[in-house]
Amino acid sequence: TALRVSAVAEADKTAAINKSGTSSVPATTKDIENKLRYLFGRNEVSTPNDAYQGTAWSVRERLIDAFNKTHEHWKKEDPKFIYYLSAEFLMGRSLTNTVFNLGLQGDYATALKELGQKMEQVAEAERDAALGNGGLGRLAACFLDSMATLDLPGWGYGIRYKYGMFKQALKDGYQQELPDIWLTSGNPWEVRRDDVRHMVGFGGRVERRREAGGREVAVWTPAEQVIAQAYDNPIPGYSTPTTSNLRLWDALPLSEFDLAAFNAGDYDRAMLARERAEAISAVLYPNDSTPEGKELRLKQQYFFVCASLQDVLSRFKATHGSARWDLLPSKAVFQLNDTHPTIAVAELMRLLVDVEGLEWDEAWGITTKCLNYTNHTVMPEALEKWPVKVMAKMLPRHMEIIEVINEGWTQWLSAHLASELPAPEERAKRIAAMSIIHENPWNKEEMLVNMAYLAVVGSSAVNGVAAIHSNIVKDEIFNDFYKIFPSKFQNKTNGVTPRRWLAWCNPELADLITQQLGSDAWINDTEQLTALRTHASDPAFQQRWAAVKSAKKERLAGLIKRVWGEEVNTAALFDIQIKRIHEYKRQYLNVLSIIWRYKQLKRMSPQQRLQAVPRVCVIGGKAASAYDMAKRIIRLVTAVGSVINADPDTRDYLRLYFLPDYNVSLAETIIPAAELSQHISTAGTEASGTSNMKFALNGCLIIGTWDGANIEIAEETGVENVFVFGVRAEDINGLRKERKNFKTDPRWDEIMRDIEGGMFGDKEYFKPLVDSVNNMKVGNDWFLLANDFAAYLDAQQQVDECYRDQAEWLRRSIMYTAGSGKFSSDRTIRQYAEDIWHVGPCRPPPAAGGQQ
Ligand code: B1H
Repeated sequence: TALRVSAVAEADKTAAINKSGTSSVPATTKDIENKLRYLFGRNEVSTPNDAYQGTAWSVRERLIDAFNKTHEHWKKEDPKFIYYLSAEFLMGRSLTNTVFNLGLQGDYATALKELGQKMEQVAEAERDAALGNGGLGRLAACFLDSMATLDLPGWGYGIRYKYGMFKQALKDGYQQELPDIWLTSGNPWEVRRDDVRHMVGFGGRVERRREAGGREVAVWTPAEQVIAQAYDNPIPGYSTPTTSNLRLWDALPLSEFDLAAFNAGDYDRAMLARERAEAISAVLYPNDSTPEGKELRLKQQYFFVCASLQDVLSRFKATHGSARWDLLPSKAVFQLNDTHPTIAVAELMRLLVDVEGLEWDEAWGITTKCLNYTNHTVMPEALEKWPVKVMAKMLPRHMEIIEVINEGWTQWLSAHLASELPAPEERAKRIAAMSIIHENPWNKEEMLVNMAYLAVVGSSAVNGVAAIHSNIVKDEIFNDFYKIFPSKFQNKTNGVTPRRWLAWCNPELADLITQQLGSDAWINDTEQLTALRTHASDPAFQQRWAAVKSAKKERLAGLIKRVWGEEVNTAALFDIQIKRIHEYKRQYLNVLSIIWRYKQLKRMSPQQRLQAVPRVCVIGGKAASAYDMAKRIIRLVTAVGSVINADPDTRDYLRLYFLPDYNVSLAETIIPAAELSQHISTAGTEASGTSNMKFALNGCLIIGTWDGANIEIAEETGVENVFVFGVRAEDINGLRKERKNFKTDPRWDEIMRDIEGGMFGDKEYFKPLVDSVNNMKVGNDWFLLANDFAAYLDAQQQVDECYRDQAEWLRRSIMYTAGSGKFSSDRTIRQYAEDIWHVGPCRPPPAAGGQQ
């Protein structure tokens, strides 16, 4: 079998020789040069960027071969297909992942060496595909990797945003947003399908017509139409010939421009329709967790859902004709990634009833069998609701359909609840609380469509993304629904792909694990990592483990040097918090503890300081552009950092750096270097978290609250190995009520006075931050920072003590990797496939003479 992870030097010797005993390297080298010559008109590979372009366009051909073979096979076999509908796919870079997943690293590493280039540097010339905000979008990307690796027939469907997640820069310590112009030098990882286009309409009116048979049909005449143009992004599985697909839609105008206007000399107007169409797929909304209630956002959602459903139905018709819609649920299953694609409930009904002529009830049976919904958040402000007015104007037929669905639903409810709630007022109250269409509680004039309720009513299965989260889904946010349909509700704890998040981003650790376990089979069977437990206390193994971590820390130190121009002590504890900036994630609490650490160090004598555990703290993450409080938190990090890092008394013991533009690629550098990572959300607020899993996989200890997947990680790793602190989810409501009477810790009071008093400058700018947690007349410390503050400092104390005992620290570090088996997205996807999708593997035959 092909050697996959082991050091490139090893691969050089073996994989570069093909089965006939001849080396394929000269051909690969030539191919890279040719790609550069004929696609870019450049005669020489002289920069890493040249090498990247030549390599990527060369690899693309191998990828497309695998893609075509897979799809030929799937077409022939006609298996049931999974369609993962998501407004976000946070893919990151593709080169390394493609080369490694296809087992081509030997060829390409050697060829590049011959061209005077290093694979690692070449890979860095690629721009991230940042078509997502954070965890939700990255989860979709990990799921695609696992679906292909498990040979599951399945595609992702989404939007080909011209501009992805904004680039973050710092200006004087404040966040600045810059456009993410990622497509300018072409994209070797996509194939434009000029033959795959669908029309998508908006607005207009709905009329009734009688058909010959007397059946009344609704005819929707949209006021505006755009074209959805397909782009396919092949997704290579690991260690299998399967290469699946992510199909993304680009919005194009019906005609290049309005000729009539052009002829009349009205040039501005001639371009208007084009701009309106292109705006739909122009930019990703940069809000992680709070949906944007803008019309354009609803347009984006409908745009990709409508194109994707038409696409699937047209393929279904091509194989099964248009008389057997009853077979659809045995051929297609759709997963709604949060409520963003929930308009699919109404769109599938519209396509089946209005376009294909099915009876309502039959269409409803098919629709609800085909759809499933994953909830990713319990934060009330994050649950999507669209004003009926907006929906009726943009999607008049869908609004009608939702009204009919809701009528049927509430009538059914009324009958169902008759015995449980015989009193009519009681029953009416419950029905109102479960109605898909309801009043806006803040504005009685306005009616809203509750997209989560539409998704629950329109789906077969509803799942949360970690055990605690799924319990909150059942017991709180959808409790009324759960009581009626208990078996509809499931848990599917998230996972991450061990390829990108260990094997490819940390090849040194991967090699060590492979050597220790005697095989690299753990890469697609992460449960095998448990065998590392028996070596956790072995001093020789610990030393090799520590050496890898040190090398990765050196690399991160190099990055800090490039960004901040400062050297850091690589013997210090590397303490990391990287994630979107949000009040509930409590980066602010982290900063408060850093301030306290600084003040303590300041008070010590130089002699005492020698006993302190030195720390390098790193915080990274983007704030949504309109999220004022999050932006202030970033400024607090940089302001505290500049004071601490410049203080000659303490700078040998404590540093704080904000690393700008946190993205997938930066995560791939930071995570392998981390020794302590922070996952400190208020209990009950972080649905799962997925970076916690990536850190654990790379042997990084966790300081965290009893929240999201932290709980399951602690169970797998051993709770005693995790620095757990803070209040529990079940106590939150009571504590919130009592917060104004809570006696804050004197250390907390001191720090609040310091920030207010201008110890870090920017007094005025930080005032709202202080007030939000400390002035009960203004804010209410909704995320209970004060309540958890003392426990957090204690936990940090325990971290220091543990770090002093390196043997114990390393033992724990190994236990984290050993306990990560459960958190492979392969496990998650297997569970979805078995419990929700009912789809099995369908592997194409191996490529002739090729790998695997
Ligand atoms: C998660 C989102 C999200 N939950 C709305 N919800 C968005 C909601 O643009 N929007 O409108 C964008 C994103 N993202 C995250 O999902 C959770 O916070 C994490 O805890 C979880 O790990 C992740 C994947 O399940």
